[in-house]
Amino acid sequence: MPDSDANKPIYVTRPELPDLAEFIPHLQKIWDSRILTNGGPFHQQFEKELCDYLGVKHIALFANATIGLVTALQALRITGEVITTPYSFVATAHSLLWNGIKPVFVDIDPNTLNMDPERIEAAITPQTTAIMPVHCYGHPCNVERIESIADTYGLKVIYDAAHAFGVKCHCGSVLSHGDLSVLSFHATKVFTTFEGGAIVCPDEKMRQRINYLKNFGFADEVTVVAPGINGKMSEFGAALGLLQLKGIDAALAKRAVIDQRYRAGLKGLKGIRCLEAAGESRANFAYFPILVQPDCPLGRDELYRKFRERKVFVRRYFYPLISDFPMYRGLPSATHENLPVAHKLSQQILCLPIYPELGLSDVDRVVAILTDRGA
Ligand code: T4K
Repeated sequence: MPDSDANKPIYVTRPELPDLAEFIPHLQKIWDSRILTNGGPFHQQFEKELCDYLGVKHIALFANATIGLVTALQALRITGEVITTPYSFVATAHSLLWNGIKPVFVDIDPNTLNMDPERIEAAITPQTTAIMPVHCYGHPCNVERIESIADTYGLKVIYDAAHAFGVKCHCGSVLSHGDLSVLSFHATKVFTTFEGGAIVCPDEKMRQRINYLKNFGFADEVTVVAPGINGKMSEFGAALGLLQLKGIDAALAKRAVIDQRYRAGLKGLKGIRCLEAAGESRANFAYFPILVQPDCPLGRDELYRKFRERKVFVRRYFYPLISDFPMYRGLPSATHENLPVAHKLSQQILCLPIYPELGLSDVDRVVAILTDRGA
């Protein structure tokens, strides 16, 4: 028997997809041409249309953001130590370890939950070569302050922009900042190509180098210029991406309505803090994070369990901190004393469901679980 509306599971996210009927002609073309990958026609067209949509000049598509991050570090020849945030998905720091780079964690800003730029300078050593901040939940980092520190100390900046599709700050796309920005098009992201990702680069020369690196280092049939990897997006992902571009504005608008509904429902609720925007002129509402404060009658994990009992599958993005995982916790920068804000907030965070198809009655059901705390 199907679940009644009041009892159906609600997940933290669901991918937005076009009608299958729209995808079939694209599949037919792939079947007819037998071009499945290696920079085929859908790949080329998607790269171009994506640049136009995002308002950036140069993009290299990837199989996923993690390979994109690993490749971005290779492209800029980053070595030694990189300053980063402990408050992210583990792929951020893993991309450093895969390059033999030592992550140096700095604490986060309590308002944005992004890396606190005022902590960066104290973490710089002679081995530091770059900064890897994350636009967490799609909220822009303090890009000017980070750029000024990077310029002063001669450091590169690679933004993990996995959450920041379509986000704009005062000066246009947030993806135009830093040396490189890496997007994710995973199924759980606001814009999906099944799996997928992209590097936004400043010029064609860098894009060329990245394209070599994502194709085993091949510059032509007989020339290998670097120990590259296979990071290519397939024609299937690119074809879906092209269709997704048609629906993305409508999808973001639906997310905005859900965001407003949550804020109205949770306004003034004791013990629940909603995260505010961080200076974006265009937000993407990728997540709806709340912080469960000490004066909330139920603790964060009690609420998490209560939600699950009611089939609402909220998530604790990002708990545990990256710096608490076994491969990081021995680092000198991983101590709780060095990361008090990140440590505290990772124990308060809950991400509520948000995705375009989520009905407002479902949003109200989620809010009711929070307001009816004794139940
Ligand atoms: N940097 C940052 C800051 C990131 O957040 C991420 C990824 C990356 C880098 C790396 O990007 P990629 O290499 O993945 O492109 C998810 C995602 O797997 C991960 O991509 C994402 N961040 C992270 C924040 O969340 P899980 O383990 O929470 O996903 P999962 O499978 O539990 O899915 C959550 C919910 O989404 C499910 O309960 C239902 C729904 N869902 C999920 C999938 C996979 C669907 O409806 N359909 C689906 O196909 O990690």
